Amino acid sequence: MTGIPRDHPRYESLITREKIIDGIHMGITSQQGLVAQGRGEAFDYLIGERTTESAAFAERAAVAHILLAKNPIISVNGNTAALVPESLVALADVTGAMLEVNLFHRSDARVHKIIEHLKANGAGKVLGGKGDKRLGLSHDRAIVDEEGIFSADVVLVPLEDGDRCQKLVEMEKTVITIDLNPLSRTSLSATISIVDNVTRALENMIQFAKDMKHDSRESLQEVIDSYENNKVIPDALYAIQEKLKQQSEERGIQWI
Ligand code: PTJ
Repeated sequence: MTGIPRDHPRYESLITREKIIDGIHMGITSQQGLVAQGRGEAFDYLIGERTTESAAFAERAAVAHILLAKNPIISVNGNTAALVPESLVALADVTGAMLEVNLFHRSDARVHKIIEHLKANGAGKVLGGKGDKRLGLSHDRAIVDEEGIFSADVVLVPLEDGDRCQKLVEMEKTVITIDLNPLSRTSLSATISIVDNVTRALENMIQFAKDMKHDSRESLQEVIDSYENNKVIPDALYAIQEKLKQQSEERGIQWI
C-alpha cells in the first residue's frame, strides 16, 4: 500500500480504496468493484461515516437470525474479500455460518483465488467452487452450491445486486443485506436491510455475536420479533437529510 499519512483527514477512506486496488492486483476484485466502492463511499459520506442507531438494531437482529439458523451462509464477492477478509472469517467462526464465494463478474479463476485468500486469512472450508445449482437468474450470480446458498435458510449478502436479493427472498430465505444505498432494490427488498459500511457492519456484528451466542433461543427470537425492518429506510434517509442540513449550516448555506 502507498504511504498515506495517518493524520490525513480522509485516512480511512483512502486506505479502503487502496485495499480495493490491491484486490484488483491480486486478481480477487473486479475492476467494476472500484466503481461500486466509489458509489458506496458517496453514500457513506452522506450518512456521516458512522453506524446509525437504526443500522445497529438491524445488525443485532441479523446476528439473532444467523445464530438461530440451521444453515446460515455468508456470501462473499470480490469487494468484501478485498476489504474485510478477516472479519468475514471471524463472523463465520463466531456464528457457525459457512462462507460461500458468489460472484457477479464470475470466473473460475477468481472464485478459486478468493477461496485461497479467505483460507490465508484463517477460513476452514469455503463453498462456491462447485457451483452445482442455479437460481432462476440470467447472470452468473445464479451459480451457487447446493449445500450452501441453495439450501440455506439465512443468507448474509453484503454488496448484493437487487435481482438476486429478490430471488432469494422469493425462495423464502431470510436475506440480510449490507448496502449503503438505502434506496437500492437490494435494501428495499431484503428481510433485514443493513444500511452501513461493510467495514463497520461486520465489526459490529462480530461483537454482537460474541455477546449473544450463549443467549437462549427465546431471547434471540425476541430480538427478531421486536425488530421492524420497515423503519430502516426512512431512518437512513432522515440521517442523510440531517447530515446535509448540518453540513450546509456549517458552511453558511441556507437549508431549505
Ligand atoms: O466481485 P463481483 O464480481 O461479485 O462484483 C461485486 C460488485 C460489488 C462489483 C457487484 O456486485 C456490483 O456491481 O455491485 P453494485 O450493483 O455496484 O452494487 C453495490 C452496492 O453496494 C451499491 O449500492 C453500493 O452503494 C454499495 N456499496 C459499495 N461499497 C460498499 C457498499 N455498501 C456497504 N459498504 C461498502 N463498502
